[in-house]
Amino acid sequence: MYKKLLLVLFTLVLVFNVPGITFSLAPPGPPYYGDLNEDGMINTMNAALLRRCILHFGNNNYIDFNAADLDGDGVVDSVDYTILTRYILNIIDRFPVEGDSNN
Ligand SMILES: [Ca+2]
Ligand SMILES: [Ca+2]
Repeated sequence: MYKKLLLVLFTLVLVFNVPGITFSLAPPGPPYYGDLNEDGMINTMNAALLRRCILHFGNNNYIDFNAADLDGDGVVDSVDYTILTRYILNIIDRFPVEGDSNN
């Protein structure tokens, strides 16, 4: 009985996207810098999300802002976007927020 109730509740949360209750398949620990949508990859999709975030365009509630602050200054801005695009283009191999940057 209890398991069925949990299964129904879990299904309702997934189907109706209940605010305040989130599930993540991302591993616990510090944010995966640059992976704004937490899908385990850093690519142009993340750059597009960051650009939308900076321009305050659309719904950005699902973006992990800790992962977007790539220089660690506490602000998500165009500098972070530049850093992310440089990473995607393989100009740098790590983010300044991670320390010992090569940029
Ligand atoms: Ca991603
Ligand atoms: Ca920043």
